[in-house]
Amino acid sequence: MSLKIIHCADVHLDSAMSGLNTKKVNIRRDEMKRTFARIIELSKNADMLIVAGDLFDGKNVSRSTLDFLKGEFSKIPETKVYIIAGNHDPFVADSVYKNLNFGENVHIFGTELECIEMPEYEIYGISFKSPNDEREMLSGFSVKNPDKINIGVFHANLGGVDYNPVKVSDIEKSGFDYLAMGHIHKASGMNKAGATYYAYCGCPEGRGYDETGEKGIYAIELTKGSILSADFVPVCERMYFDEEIDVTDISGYDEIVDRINEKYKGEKHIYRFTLTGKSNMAIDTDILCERIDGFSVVVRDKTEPAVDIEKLSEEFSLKGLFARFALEDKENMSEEEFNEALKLGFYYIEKEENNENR
Ligand SMILES: [Mn+2]
Repeated sequence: MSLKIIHCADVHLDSAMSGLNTKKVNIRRDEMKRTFARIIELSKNADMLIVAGDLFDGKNVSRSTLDFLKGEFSKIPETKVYIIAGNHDPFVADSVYKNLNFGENVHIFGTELECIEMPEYEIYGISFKSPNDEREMLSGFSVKNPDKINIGVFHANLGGVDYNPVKVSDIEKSGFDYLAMGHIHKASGMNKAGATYYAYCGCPEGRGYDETGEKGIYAIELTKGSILSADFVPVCERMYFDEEIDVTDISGYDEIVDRINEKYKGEKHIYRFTLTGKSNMAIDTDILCERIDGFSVVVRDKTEPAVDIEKLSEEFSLKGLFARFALEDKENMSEEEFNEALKLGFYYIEKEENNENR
């Protein structure tokens, strides 16, 4: 026989979301729910849905989110749902997990390692008991019945020193056929230590510029000792992009917008574009933001002035004088402020020179 597993983690429902205004935060929260509903849909034909920690972003969970979850879990009565609490939603005294009844098919693991024995498999899980639970929960562990299919569910920091540190050697000795992990928000691909397959599936929706690209879950089919299939299934509604755009050869807004639109026109993702390279344009990033498509667009100007400032400071000219003053004051500024000051200064000097020449 084979087991079909949907492995998700780090959903972070009701998340605060960084870098978005209130209206967009609310839209994103609804999108996260729709994404979770897609995970439920994918779980309809699976034996189990695993949620490997951080289902919630924090302990303040809205009533509507709890009702939503209850409704979703009731749509898959034939699928077992196994949940552990992670560092963001630890199983503390006033945790929402304490008083929840999500339904017959849903099991929430407590703060001591627990084994659920089913006819076809055995599954082990353990919840965080505090936000930074430093117990090494897998250390020295091995399964009771190695002949059965054994699944582990851990929110853990592989190779780390905090947040339930786990070593590859612990995984190797565990006897699990599959270890479903949560905590790292990037999919790891399928790994193997000894006879144990293990993976982080990452988060199903990005929540910041450090969580870019496609996000999803793993759909796994396994038998005792081998994995028949392990597919990463993208489920995210929107993606974060954090891109650098070199504007060295660019002389106007149209060209910058065109260069960005080449790749992203009409897309409704969440973008942060950082302009790099050398440019003497005094760039108003607000103008660019308005002209670029997207759910949310941020543009940062990190270009450097296209001049040799040291050389210029030796010149007998208004620009040369300005460059000397700027260099004298350089240590009182950040690199960014210095570049900004130079570009603005040159911009106004040029404007003045053009007026004189007219
Ligand atoms: Mn997380």
